[in-house]
Amino acid sequence: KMTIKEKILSQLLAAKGEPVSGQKLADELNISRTMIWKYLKGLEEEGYVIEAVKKKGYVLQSIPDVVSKERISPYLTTSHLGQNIMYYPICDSTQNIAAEKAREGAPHGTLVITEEQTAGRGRLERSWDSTANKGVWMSVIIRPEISPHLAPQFTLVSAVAITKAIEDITGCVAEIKWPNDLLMNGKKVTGILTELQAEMDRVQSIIIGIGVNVNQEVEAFDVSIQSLATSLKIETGSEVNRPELVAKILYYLEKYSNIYIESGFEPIKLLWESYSCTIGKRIRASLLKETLEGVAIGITNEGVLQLQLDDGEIRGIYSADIHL
Ligand code: BT5
Repeated sequence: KMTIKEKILSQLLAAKGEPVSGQKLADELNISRTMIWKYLKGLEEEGYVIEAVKKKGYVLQSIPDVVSKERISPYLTTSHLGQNIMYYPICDSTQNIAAEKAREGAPHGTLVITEEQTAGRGRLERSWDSTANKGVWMSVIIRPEISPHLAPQFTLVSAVAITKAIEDITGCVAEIKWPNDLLMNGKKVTGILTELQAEMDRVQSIIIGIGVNVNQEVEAFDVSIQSLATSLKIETGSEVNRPELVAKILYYLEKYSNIYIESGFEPIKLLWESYSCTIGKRIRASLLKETLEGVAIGITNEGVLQLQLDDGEIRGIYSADIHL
């Protein structure tokens, strides 16, 4: 359901720089012209530049570069994911907010999204560099009716979904590095953090945290990661429309989550393998207590990485940092 503000905005956007009559808007939305004017003022306060052309109407001159609900909604094609959007110009971590909202009962598909994180995090309490207005820093709350042991695969489902979205929007194909990284030219462009709220035998919610470096230049990254990280802009040479990318990610995330829940991991695994840069390679895996070396021969239907050690033994790895 679109709000009045969103309806006005979508009309202005659809007019593509031509004036939209205030009277026509008022008639269609069944509100007074004074109300239309108030909504337009509200949009201007959010950074939209709207020009009033005498006797003709309103022209949208420019759009703020933000990932607000108003900017994302027009691109949405999902039935659940992103239908409830909670937007924060700044926050500590969208994972923390989403966890709190999930506990308070936020519906399936709720999207928590921000411009800037002051305490963005990766796995094992590592920090996630989240420059203002340049990335996609978001968390999606999903509530599938599945057993908790099936939750970790959502990291892999998400990796496929984000890769597809990036490919649609930029034409460039990222590689998936097990378990939670997307790389372009060997550098990290995306990280995924999947967290779980569950009872022994039932998932309450899965919170999928997604960080995509979008419009940063190299200098925007902390010096410590400048040689490891990259952005879509650095790789493709052009700015990416963040709201459109967010909507595409949600579209594929909904699509592949549904496939996973209905048909199991097999179909996702095939896609995942086609994008993987890990399988078939000699790798080093740093686990919490040991480091193993060998050839990554595949992933199981549980998303577990199969590592063949030099003595032939095959070890299943549930979580690790992989060095190629
Ligand atoms: C991850 O952890 O890759 C998961 C990152 C998830 C971030 C999203 S943003 C929205 C949501 N809210 C949050 O607070 N988090 C999620 P991990 O595999 O542990 O990788 C972390 C490592 O990646 C760091 O130790 C750095 O070396 C590197 N790194 C940090 N920031 C980066 C960035 N912006 N781009 C590329 N690499 C980065």
